[in-house]
Amino acid sequence: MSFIVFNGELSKRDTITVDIEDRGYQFGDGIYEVVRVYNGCLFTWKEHVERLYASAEKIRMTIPYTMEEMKVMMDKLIEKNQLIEGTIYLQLTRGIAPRNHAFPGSDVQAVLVAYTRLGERPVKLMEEGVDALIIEDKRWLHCDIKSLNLLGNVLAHQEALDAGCYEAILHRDGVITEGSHTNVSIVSDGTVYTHPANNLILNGISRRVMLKACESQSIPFKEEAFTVDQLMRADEVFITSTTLEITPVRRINGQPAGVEGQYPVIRQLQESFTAAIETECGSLR
Ligand code: DCS
Repeated sequence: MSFIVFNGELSKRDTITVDIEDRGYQFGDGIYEVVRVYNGCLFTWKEHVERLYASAEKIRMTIPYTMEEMKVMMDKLIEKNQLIEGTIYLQLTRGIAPRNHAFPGSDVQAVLVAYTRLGERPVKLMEEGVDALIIEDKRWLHCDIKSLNLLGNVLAHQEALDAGCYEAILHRDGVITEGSHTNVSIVSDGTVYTHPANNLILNGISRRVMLKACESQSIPFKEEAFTVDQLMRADEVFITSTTLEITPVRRINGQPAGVEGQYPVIRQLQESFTAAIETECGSLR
């Protein structure tokens, strides 16, 4: 894993340093993606790269590469690091310039960094589920942007960890938005509910794979917000993300979420998720 992509070039990780005047470092002024690699293949790459360019546009940043160039770089990185199963983290910052809130001039280019990380599917978590804590969503109103500014998410996640939980489930005025680093869905009377993809959540790629699975399995679904009360009364609760795929929530605030260990709809969705991976990236054995 010793190679990284730095400004369009493959470089040895230990030869690269971050400039103290990089706007990502000083302002969190940048965007990122985490993409899952199965069998050396970038799963749902198109969706991730399109979301990256959409995030760039929303923060008025120009990415100095085409989507095709980006794919070539990431494939080279995977090959060079011989990554079979894991993730690619990639980020772009608005560039290096003397500290000033104003955007730098057009001569300053965005800085691209990408690296790989080994990681297997979290089979045990996906099987047994995780515990969650409900916390007030105190983040800004552009959660649709995959911004490097993650302080609100970091604080919420740590609060959940300190309470012995795995994830924070966030609410605004009693309405569930998403997790600190996942999307949240419930199953109630056979219907899957998940927050609509607006400015209050990140439109997760795994969330979209899950919704497609609902469609193909004829499981009714509604992109409709649900309340804390509905969450606590749901038959099944689950979170989705690039690294966690579809993972059941076992307990919320110490109370069982649905019936512990009984996840019939979740199991169906997990099977479809695996099938989607295999269609795109080949057999997972
Ligand atoms: N919501 C938030 C706030 C997230 O940070 C993420 C992903 C998601 C939802 C789920 O989106 P994906 O399905 O597209 O992954 N968080 C990434 C992260 O920071 N690490 O791993 C995934």
